Amino acid sequence: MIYDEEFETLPREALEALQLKRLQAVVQRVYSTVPFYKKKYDEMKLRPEQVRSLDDLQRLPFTVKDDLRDNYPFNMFSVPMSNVVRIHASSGTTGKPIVVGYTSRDIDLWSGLMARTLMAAGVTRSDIVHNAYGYGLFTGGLGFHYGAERLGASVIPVSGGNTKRQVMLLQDFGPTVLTCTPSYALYLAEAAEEMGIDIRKLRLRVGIFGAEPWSVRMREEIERKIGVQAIDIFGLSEVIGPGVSVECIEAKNGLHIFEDHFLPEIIDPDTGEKLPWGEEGELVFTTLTKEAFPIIRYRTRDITRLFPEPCRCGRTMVRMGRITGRSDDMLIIRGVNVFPSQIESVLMNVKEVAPHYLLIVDREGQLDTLEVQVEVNEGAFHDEVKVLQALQGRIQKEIREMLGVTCKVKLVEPHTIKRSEGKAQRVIDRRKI
Ligand code: DLL
Repeated sequence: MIYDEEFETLPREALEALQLKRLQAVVQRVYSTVPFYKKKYDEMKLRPEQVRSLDDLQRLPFTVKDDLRDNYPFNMFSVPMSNVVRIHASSGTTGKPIVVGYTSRDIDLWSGLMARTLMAAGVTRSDIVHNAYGYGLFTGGLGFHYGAERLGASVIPVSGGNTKRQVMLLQDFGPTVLTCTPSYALYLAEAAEEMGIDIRKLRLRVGIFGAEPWSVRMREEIERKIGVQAIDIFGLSEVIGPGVSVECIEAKNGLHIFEDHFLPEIIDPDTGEKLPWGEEGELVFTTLTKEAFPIIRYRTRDITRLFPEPCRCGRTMVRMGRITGRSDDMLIIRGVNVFPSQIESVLMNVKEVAPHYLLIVDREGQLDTLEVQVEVNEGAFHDEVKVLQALQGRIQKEIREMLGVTCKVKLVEPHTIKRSEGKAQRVIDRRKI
């Protein structure tokens, strides 16, 4: 089922005409209301009127995270504070957060996009949604909340944390939809198991997971452990929050981008050149309709590709592949580029280990070291030392063969790697470079 049939199935030509009209309006608006853009465009002798085609977007400069930091907290807003009804901010482990704002029309738009998202994942008004994304400055909780209400589903605003109580609510309220980060979904499954509850026997049938990278193997693991169809959702605060793109339940192959509101590009992260559809590179977004916090050519640092092939669900919106990494979380270990998600994929193929792991990067003398800590399963834990040593060696060999990097593997006891209630922190980089 399609929530916004007219827009979600627009033929490309009509979609592009709509995008161009909206692009011209937003460029005009940021130029006249946000000093940051005016200054930049003036310096480059660019006038908003020069955007005559979608290709002309490439003449405009990128916006990067540092630009948002420099304009902390509200200087990127395009409307007076009296028109802003909501503020959110991105998590971020260091320094000041990135702050975004919404007018009431933005909230209305976002709710509609989240209703689209939920329906694409197969959710209807008869569903009960257990929403364990964090409520607060993070966009996940409230984004899903408003979308579920807009759709007419029943939403349980449980937020993150208090995991045992969440398991009790899953049992007692019988929600049919689970929304949280993929790592938290696994944590919930584990907590249920410890409480002697078979989570697969509960009423959950769909899970909508995102906000952090996860692999196809992890999807299989979640589907098997929880007994749900696991759907990937992508979004970022700077663009709107969740509700930028989502997989459809019919194909579960690529995330449809809501292109009538967000214009995607893929660029070469080194040169900034726009790449043709199909090629992998860094995802860049321009918001077409947002009022309080419009953004032009924002470099997300997320690596993926776009594919326009028609989808069997009927949506015409281009699909993006899973995020395979970030152009900035990429680890370079002794000269080898390593994405944590690649190591995850290797680990997921080893049946004796659980999907809980931590990568510790350090430096001994001039040499980078990588230690992969991973939990062994209950079953394998009781094996003889010799067997465990062999397992360690096997994982090490597998990682070396797949990624070309030598690492140390440390098997740890079940349940010893710190669980996260939101985004999992999977890398500790101790190098001071
Ligand atoms: O994580 C918004 C969100 C909430 C998305 C709930 C999905 C569900 P930020 O905190 O600003 O916003 O973080 C955005 O998280 O640039 C990606 O690097 C990463 N990310 C988000 N979704 C996915 C995903 C929210 N499905 C950053 N796969 C983005 C991989 C993801 N990475």
